[in-house]
Amino acid sequence: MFKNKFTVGVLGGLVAAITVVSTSSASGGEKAPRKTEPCVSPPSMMACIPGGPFVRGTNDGPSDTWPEQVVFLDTFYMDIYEVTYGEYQSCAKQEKCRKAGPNYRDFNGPKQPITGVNWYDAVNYCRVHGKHLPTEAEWEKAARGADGESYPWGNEPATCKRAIIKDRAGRSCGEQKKGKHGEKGRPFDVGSRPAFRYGLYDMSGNSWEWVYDWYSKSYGDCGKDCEGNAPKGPCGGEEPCPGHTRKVVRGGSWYWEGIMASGFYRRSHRPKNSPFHHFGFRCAASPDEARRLLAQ
Ligand SMILES: [Ca+2]
Repeated sequence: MFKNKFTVGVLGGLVAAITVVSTSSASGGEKAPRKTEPCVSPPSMMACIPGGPFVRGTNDGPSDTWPEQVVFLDTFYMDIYEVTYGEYQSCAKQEKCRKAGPNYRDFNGPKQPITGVNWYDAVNYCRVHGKHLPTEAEWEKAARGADGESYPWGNEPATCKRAIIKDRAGRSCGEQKKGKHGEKGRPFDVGSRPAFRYGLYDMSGNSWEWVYDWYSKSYGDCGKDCEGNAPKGPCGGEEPCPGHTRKVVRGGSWYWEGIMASGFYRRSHRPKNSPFHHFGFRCAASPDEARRLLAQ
């Protein structure tokens, strides 16, 4: 299922070299490849993801990840951790965020990821904090790097040493949820596994993470909205978007097998989170947003 690191690296490099030329004719975004801003010291608890071309999608994954393409992003910044329950509730207490959260008591530790928020809650939380909900391309670049590796650590499969997932011991690496239905497992405190690419924690597993884009059945089906410079998916993510009713969540979770915790796997759900799922999120910042945060 997975390509070896060497093949992906070489292919990624070749495709990247070609892409600078091909993006100049892409009509999705700007006409010429953008100059990327250098990484500067990031806002608190964020990491810099350097801009440039990267390999998005894979021809070896589920059909909604097809085709593998090179797209381009400017430099941006990504939260090191998933937004926590404590952080979200603090926002709700200040009445800047809607009250929302998990349905289970064992999910409400201050350092556990916030779960049970809908897409609008996630967008609003990031906005309130001077950031934005990452686009699907931003999220994927942060997880896979420039050469399209499958996971934040490379191409080795996910294990419970690297990510909070379901393994042979059970959901959440065999940790039972308190109360009824312990076998359903629960999210761990954020950062319970090592940081990997760009110093980010839990990009693979723990809680699913909402991203900005509308879901389409493949990148090919999405077409120009998913190509070129800084793609934001169908309708640029704006609502309404005829023919599109579902947003994307990324990164797998404590509940599911490791393959869903890869950097390319896509899942979709209605933005109102109906029916209710325990999805979380993290935020990203553009260079302008980062400058404003640093000036505060
Ligand atoms: Ca996660």
